[in-house]
Amino acid sequence: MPSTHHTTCNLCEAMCGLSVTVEDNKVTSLRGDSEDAFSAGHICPKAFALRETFDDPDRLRQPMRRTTSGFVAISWEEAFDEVARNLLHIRRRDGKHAIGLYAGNPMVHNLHALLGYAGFTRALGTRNRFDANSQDANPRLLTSLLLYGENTTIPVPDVDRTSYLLMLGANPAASGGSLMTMGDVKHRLRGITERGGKLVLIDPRRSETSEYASEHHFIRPGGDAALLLAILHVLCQEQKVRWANVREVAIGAERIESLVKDFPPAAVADATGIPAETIVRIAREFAAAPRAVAYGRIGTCQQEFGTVANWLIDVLNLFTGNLDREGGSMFPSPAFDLGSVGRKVAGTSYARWRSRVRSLPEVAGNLPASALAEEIDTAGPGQIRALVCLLGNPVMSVPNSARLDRALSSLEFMVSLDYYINETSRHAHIILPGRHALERSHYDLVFHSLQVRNTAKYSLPVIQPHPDSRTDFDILYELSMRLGGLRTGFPVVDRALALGHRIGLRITPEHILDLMLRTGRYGDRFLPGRHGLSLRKLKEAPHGIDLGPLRPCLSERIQTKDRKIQLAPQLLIDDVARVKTWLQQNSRASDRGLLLIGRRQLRTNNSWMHNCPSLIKGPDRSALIMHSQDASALNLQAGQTVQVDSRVGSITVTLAVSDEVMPGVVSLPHGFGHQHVKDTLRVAGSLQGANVNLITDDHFLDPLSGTASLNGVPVRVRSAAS
Ligand SMILES: Nc1nc2c(c(=O)[nH]1)N[C@H]1C(S)=C(S)[C@@H](COP(=O)(O)OP(=O)(O)OC[C@H]3O[C@@H](n4cnc5c(=O)[nH]c(N)nc54)[C@H](O)[C@@H]3O)O[C@H]1N2
Ligand SMILES: Nc1nc2c(c(=O)[nH]1)N[C@H]1C(S)=C(S)[C@@H](COP(=O)(O)OP(=O)(O)OC[C@H]3O[C@@H](n4cnc5c(=O)[nH]c(N)nc54)[C@H](O)[C@@H]3O)O[C@H]1N2
Ligand code: SF4
Ligand SMILES: [Mo]
Repeated sequence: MPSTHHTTCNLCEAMCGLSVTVEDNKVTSLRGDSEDAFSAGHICPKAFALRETFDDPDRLRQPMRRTTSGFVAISWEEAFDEVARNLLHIRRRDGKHAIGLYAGNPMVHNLHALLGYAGFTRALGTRNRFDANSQDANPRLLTSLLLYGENTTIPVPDVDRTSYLLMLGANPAASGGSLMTMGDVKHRLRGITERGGKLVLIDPRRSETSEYASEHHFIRPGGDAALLLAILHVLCQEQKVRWANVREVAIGAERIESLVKDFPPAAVADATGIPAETIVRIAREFAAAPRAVAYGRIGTCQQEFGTVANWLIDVLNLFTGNLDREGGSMFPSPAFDLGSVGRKVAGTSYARWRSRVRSLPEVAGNLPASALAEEIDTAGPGQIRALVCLLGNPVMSVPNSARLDRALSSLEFMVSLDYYINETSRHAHIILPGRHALERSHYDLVFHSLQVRNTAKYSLPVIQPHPDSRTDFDILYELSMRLGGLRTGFPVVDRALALGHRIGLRITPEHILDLMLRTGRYGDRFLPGRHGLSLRKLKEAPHGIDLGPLRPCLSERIQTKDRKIQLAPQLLIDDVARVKTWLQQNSRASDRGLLLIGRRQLRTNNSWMHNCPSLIKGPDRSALIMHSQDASALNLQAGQTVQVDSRVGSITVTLAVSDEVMPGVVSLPHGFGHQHVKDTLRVAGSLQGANVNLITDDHFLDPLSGTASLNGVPVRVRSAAS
């Protein structure tokens, strides 16, 4: 008998509700859940990857050991023993920091991995922790920490009620929306202009999102901080700042007023590529709009001024009275308080330790992944000798990946939690494949905290898991126990864990989730008869529960000592000097070479999912896009093979010519180039394209947050034949 299950797609941040029909424990159909409390039936083509990855014969179902004749399947017990024995040996010999840890992007989409991670990091005790945030959101996390006292206090644009959205460096029409979980993206974006509002897009590429924008402006990669300083200059000069409102909630605003004096629009126009009169107009329109919001994403993070740009976005929202206000930039009120977990796992300060070789600061408990290779291949005390790689493929996703590839092959021991043998896990001695998303329960700890409308949803597994399978939580729990015990930092949970372990009762993610929901802001607080949230309540609502539109809540969320926004941290003020230097260096058009930017596409997802036949079909998506002016200046033609060189390496790709990119800018997607693993990723391995991170630069960073500047990389392009 077929049965229908309701769950949430966990492949991107959009949290689309799914209705999945299952017969004989096999998915027979998968579609959008029109009754979902948040996404109302919308899905994208990637949703089908859930089914395809589940059925994929290349996906691992058992632990694997690397031998001289390839990978062989082993039992879970053997695998756990071998991992623990090796890690304990290296830790005893070289100390706890000799074990490195990389936590990849799918961690934040996986309830089980995330809840297991909190305890596992404590059990390992290493400071050599790295994560995907240093290629992604650290400028945003650091800004939130400095301004509001907590990394996870992240404002999102209230897209449903705004009348003016200034969007910098984001492409939600392809990405599904990021640090802005919005579901049904296109409908919501279209809504802005349909109700008479404006969407202004700032991007060096006329992206898929430009279709929904009222206007699009090219910007020279890295130019956002300068642009924002000029917009603020206009607001200050034309007395459009809501000072009374600003002073009530923030300290340090006057320092910004004096800082922006040096950035009149005319001084940034040439370098950013945006005319002064356009900057003045945007500033005036933003200030005059009944409800306006500035929002920036990857384009404002993976760049050399990431933290300054993210800070100035918040300043702009606050100065115009739009921070923590309906239709502006708002803080979600999630049912599970991620901040309380974040405080334990990530801490509440910054640069508590630095990397050994380059002295780069930790952010939210993690060092920049750009430093991972050098921490492995540079000999000396504190060198990483073993690596635990959790749900990540850093060989494909970290800059200067050839160096990392070599470094991984030199490790004494490596274990990957992954269900594919890919560019990274092929170096592992042991691979531990957790249960697939369809075989595990789901609650979006992270993305319910970044929603443009508050909801909560829990889903049971869709497919009955094989009895000999383990969730990523089970795996991390088991390893934590063998490495010295599980401690989450929450006394109640730790006591329960210890007691449970003694009497043979295992604490599950569901226990933790229930506890956090019941003690959270909508929780029943364990009081009988109270109508609050609990896991049971969520189980009774398989389409999720709507908790209403965003509401002002900054006073509740802010964690600074004086409960005021610290608007002008010295660190950020000082970093503006670099923006001035950048303006000087970029003000003359003749001095500029080509700058490389990335390109996300609807049918690809980071380094994986290229093994799904339905996603890779159609035209090649791996080409380098160049503006026609640059192509003719370089005497290059569309379709020819070109060599792209940077400071760190060279790749060969196909050229596409299109005026969708700004002159002087070229664009390549990441996650391509699977030729090395064509035997274990048989569909992906047949694709053309090269790994762009062979030419991105591990020394090109936003120095404050250590975030890789994967956009704006200087490159040269020439015919591959020459
Ligand atoms: N040039 C360039 N590089 C980039 C970017 C860019 O824009 N340009 N973007 C960066 C960004 S924003 C990010 S977040 C990183 C992402 O880069 P990574 O952190 O490396 O993450 P993914 O590429 O998504 O790799 C995910 C891995 O997890 C495995 N996996 C997926 N789901 C599960 C699961 O549920 N359980 C287990 N056990 N394994 C799972 C997959 O098989 C895959 O190997 O890439 C960054 N790299
Ligand atoms: N289909 C799909 N969806 C995804 C992913 C995926 O790989 N595929 N990845 C997921 C992940 S890990 C993330 S982090 C999110 C990212 O979500 P988004 O940030 O919405 O997605 P991107 O396409 O990376 O958008 C970044 C935009 O910034 C532009 N840009 C580059 N440099 C600059 C600059 O200096 N200034 C400005 N203003 N713009 C610039 C790029 O041209 C690009 O259009 O997407 C998630 N969703
Ligand atoms: S938009 Fe994201 S969450 Fe929705 S179906 Fe596509 S991949 Fe899944
Ligand atoms: Mo990301």
